[in-house]
Amino acid sequence: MAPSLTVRAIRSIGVEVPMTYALGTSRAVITKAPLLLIDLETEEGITGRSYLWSYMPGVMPAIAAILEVVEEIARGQPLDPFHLSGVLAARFALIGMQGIIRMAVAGFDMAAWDAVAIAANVPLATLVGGRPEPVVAYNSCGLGLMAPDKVADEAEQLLVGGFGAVKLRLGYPTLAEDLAVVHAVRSRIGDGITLMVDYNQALDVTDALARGRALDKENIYWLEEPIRHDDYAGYAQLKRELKTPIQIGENFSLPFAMEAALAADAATYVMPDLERIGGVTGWLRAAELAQQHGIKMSSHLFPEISAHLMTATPTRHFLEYVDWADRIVCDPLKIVDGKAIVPSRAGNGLAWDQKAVERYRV
Ligand code: SMN
Ligand code: MG
Repeated sequence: MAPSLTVRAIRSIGVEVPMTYALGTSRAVITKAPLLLIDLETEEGITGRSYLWSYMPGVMPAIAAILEVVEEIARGQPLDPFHLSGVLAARFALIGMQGIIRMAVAGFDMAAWDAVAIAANVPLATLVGGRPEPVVAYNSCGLGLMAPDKVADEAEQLLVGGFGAVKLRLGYPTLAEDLAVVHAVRSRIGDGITLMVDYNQALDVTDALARGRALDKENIYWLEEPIRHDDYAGYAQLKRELKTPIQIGENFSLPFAMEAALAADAATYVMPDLERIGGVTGWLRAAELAQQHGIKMSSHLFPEISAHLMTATPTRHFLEYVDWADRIVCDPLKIVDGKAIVPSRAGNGLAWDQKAVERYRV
């Protein structure tokens, strides 16, 4: 049996890590990964680790401050992630389990599951009912809004590692520009490569229908977040009227949002994000929901931890691969033949390269 653990302290450090490929979405261009590294220390000497993707470096101190409140609540408690998830949900209910509060709590939850897996001496995958086996991934680095030739050049580079799928960011001012990029990329990578597109909520329903109808002729594997993330009625209409599968989920706030989206028939596929769905605890519930609805589930960011969880997700689809944490971890996630290799060491496999952390610390 795994030794029981007691929460002692939560430490977090913000880093800004240069990205190999800029992420040029329709909303913002990101060139450095703002990561908040979390260490959860226990009285027994085991440390659980996770990180949060903070989107904007300026909010990292605020998330770190919320983690101090989480520490106050959890300190001295037995490290049972399911129990603590309930305790924290109750304590944060009045202010609201939303936004960066929900992210901080998810960061704690992910680190808690890591510590428990280390104590049990099993990979996180095994602890949650899967096993360390390769997981099919798409390369989601780069492919931001740029000139068609440049996007095509990058798409070609991103196939290194044997990837069979890449994701293009769209939402240029006009449909003609969107199509020019799709055509440039497709002619460069060939018909055998799976191509997803992501609008990052850039369109309204009318424009999404028009662009979606044009994309229906382009062999696009999924159409991601064309409209406001929580317009489930709008998504249901797009799903009914377009042929291309509709993908949403990175903005599901806790499994409740996913339940509402599925009840509204708003998505063909789903792709929860660990820091928004409620950490590992939230993911496990989301995976159950996806199974009940017979809907394929991919991941959003956090490939190191998501890869473990995908092996225990009955309707697993694609792991979203990004290399953004590679420069600050000791052992970056490996890709072989387009699949992520889930590490077989105990825990989620995250450990910080201390020299790199000092270098990129903010
Ligand atoms: C995305 C946008 C912004 C930051 C990270 C990721 C994107 C995705 O929506 O799905 O990869
Ligand atoms: Mg997206």
